[in-house]
Amino acid sequence: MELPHHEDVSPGTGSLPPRAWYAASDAATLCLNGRWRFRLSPAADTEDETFAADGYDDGARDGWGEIAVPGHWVLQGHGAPHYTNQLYPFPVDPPRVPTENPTGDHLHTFELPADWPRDGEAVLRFDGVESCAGVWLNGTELGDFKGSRLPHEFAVGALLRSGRNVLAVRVHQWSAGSYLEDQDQWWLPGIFRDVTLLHRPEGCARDFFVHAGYDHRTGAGTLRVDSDVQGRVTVPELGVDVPTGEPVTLPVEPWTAETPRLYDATLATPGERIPLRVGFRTVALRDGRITVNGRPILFRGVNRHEFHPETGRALDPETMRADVLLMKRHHINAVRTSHYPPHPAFLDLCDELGLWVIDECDLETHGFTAVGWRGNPVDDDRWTPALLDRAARMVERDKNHASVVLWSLGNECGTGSGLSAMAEWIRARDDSRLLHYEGDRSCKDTDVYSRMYADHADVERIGRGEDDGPPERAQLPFILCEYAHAMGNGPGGLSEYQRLFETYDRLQGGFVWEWIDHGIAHPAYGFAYGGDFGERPHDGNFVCDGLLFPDRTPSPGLVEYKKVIEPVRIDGDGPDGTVGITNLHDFADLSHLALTWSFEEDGTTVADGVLAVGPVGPGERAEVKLPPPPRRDPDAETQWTVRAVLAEDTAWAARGHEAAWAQLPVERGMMLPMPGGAVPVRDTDGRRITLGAATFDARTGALRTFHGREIRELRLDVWRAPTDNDNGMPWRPEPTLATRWRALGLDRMLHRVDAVETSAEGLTVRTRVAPAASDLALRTEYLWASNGIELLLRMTVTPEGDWPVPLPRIGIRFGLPGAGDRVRWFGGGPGEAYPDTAAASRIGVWESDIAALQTPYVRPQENGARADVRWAEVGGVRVASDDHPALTARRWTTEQLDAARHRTDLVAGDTVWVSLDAARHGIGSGSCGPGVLPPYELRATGTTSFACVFSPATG
Ligand code: IPT
Repeated sequence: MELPHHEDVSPGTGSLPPRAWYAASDAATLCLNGRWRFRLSPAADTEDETFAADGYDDGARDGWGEIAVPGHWVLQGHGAPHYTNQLYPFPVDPPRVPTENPTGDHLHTFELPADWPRDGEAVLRFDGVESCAGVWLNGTELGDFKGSRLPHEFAVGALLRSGRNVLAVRVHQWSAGSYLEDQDQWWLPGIFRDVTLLHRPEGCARDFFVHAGYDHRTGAGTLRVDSDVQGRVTVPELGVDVPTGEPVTLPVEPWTAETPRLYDATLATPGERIPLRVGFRTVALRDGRITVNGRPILFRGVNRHEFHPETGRALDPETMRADVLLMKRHHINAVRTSHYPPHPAFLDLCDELGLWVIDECDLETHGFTAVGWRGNPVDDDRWTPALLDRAARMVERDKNHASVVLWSLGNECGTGSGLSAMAEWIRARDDSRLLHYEGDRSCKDTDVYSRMYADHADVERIGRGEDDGPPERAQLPFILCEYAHAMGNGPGGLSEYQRLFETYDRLQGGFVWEWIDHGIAHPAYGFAYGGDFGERPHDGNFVCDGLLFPDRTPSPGLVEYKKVIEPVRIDGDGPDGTVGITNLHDFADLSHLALTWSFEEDGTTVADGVLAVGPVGPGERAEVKLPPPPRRDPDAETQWTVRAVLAEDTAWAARGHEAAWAQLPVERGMMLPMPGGAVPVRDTDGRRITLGAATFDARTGALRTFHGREIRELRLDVWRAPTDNDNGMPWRPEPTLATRWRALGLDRMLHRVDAVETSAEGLTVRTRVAPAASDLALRTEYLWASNGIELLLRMTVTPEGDWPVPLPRIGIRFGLPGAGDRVRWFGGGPGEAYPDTAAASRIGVWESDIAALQTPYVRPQENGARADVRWAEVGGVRVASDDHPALTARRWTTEQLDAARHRTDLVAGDTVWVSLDAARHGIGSGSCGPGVLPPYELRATGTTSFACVFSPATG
């Protein structure tokens, strides 16, 4: 049986060979984006193609609506999106796909502008269609193609009419190509990138290749532009005017991601003038290192999927620019275009603003793991033409971008001869870049040893060159193409990875997984994730694992990453007043930065100034001296804050943008006085105990009121609403941390009161807090004392038995009914911080309202804790502690947070629930990768003591 086009292994028929993409030339173009007529059928009826016939579109027809192109029909009210991570949502029977195959027929009518040239040829370009397309113009079939995130062009000149033209496009959701596109993301069919008609004048180049290298020994760049049609290349700024094919060498400023120097140039052929932006740079593997312009580079990268919460993978130019600006402002210097070539305009932005790019081919066959990799297309010669077609479409389209430094064959395809064929083709076509592929540990086709989610110990071994494996691999540089899974709260452990990257030369950095949460804007849920459209199978909120929330608000993970990868390291000795400035750039000196200092007493700045530092080249360190400390209050906690900020506006941030900072403690300050003296008094009816301004329930020992304000359920609490990282990798057989917590019953601990004792010192309440069905327990004692105004709580928690799991936290929680919204605290801020995600938390006096304290993870979970709190004021109560607890304040309980599935499930109540934690378990990145590192585990061994003092709020 002959298979229909969409089900055969071929890349397609009828399209033109791929060529370089460029934004605009002087040749005419006609943008065909806009409102198109659209009809969705539940199945692929390959017999009936009448909609494409000439004349079909002349009148009104039933069953047709309208759709925006570029766009995905499932995001425009036709059908629904479907999310799977690795699994194919259809039977694995390559290259066949189900007959139930949503099929979108598109019709677009357009007229050529009056001045459309009569000479030459015209091509019709599709920049991206998922998953395949059959194309007709004015009733004539042009061909068909697969390769969703790759460009396809057809010659159409002879078919164009001076009046009305009708373009017909049939798109199937599923095709043989879908087997090659099993990326972890929503399945979003449609014509999702631009459709353009381009005039190809007589004498224009079919294609051209800009070669622009840089010799760091001589400081000279060499430019040669190859073109199939003779022309001239001019670079006015450099006085260059040479024929195509002829190299020219002259002194230039090189391009790097840190210093993205581009030269405007023109390629003029008899038929067309094409503006070029030339960046001179040479990428090479030298002594086992990825080098650019002779120097090893360190990737501070992210994996970027194209995503917008309303338009899916149809991205407008503003969103693309916003992504690059946000990356630059957070010190990110590299992007892996996971897992397909991005919209071509994105690479222009990377050239212009400066990002290293690993350009990845549109290829992933991950779902074959479910069948033991049987039938994997990358190891089946019948598919090799399709693979080579994909490689060529990526390389040819993107070859002229200075930012692209590595080509990647694809993601998670296992191993196979098809990948080797791709590698061979790419090397022959472009030897000016290195090759990446993670999925083959032999590294036989690649220039880098790349892994994903390797834990710190593994990475350290690799850094030391102590990993086993093929001897050739030991010579290769190492990168983590994915690490630090940014799902929900986290990732933890970033600082520790960065330390490794900076310690071992072989480690050239990594790419956080991933840039943005793929939550789809949803009227009832806020943002939807897998399963929310009723689809099966699905992988839930695993699709929300980015450093940005779906609306592109930075999550605390991005703020943490920014701090961890800051390009200048500031350290020093506060009491001594010395500061070390280390320049961690690979190319740039620090002349673009200004250094400032401020001196703080109890978190408030009392003096500030600028810090002069001489030239510090890349990799160099300088020491500077701070002025004498301008100390005023001898009891205050004091510190220096040293900052490096942009001295001038740049293309990506304004003057004053913070590049690095550090706080250097000077004096710890006075310890809190511990109030005492008040004697507890029992009420005559024996129900109540009064201690200073506090009252307690005489039977349970529970605090009831303080200065007349009601306080609810103040007691030990160990539970947190599990984070995505606590929930671990659901597909792994071993129980996750959260599963073990719940199995033990940490989410429903039972409190038994053993004694409520009064003495001259105060009130002592002895309790035993324990999970059901277990003999494990936490003996918990509360000692209350007062001086009449202030109230001291000393709590001790002593575990009984051998606790098999770390505890989520050890702290108190209490409710403040009717509390107002304002919260002030002296401690870590402004954002949330957990033991292993606290790099960006700085000590100061902060203020927020309750709502703004919450971090809106798409799937609600533990969030929003502020670390190292010295004092906090909320609901009229001030709590101070020398133990520097972590603080949360929410208008819902932990139990409600735990039960919520979407943001919209959380409904603010009248009571503010406050928690103060003496100790907390870290976050880790166990949702896909290593769990919490040992120093950040909260093991239930030994006694935990915690003291805090309550007083009426002052502010
Ligand atoms: C890895 C994938 O490459 C990536 O697309 C994404 O799915 C990520 O995991 C998790 O979010 S593959 C995984 C099996 C390590």
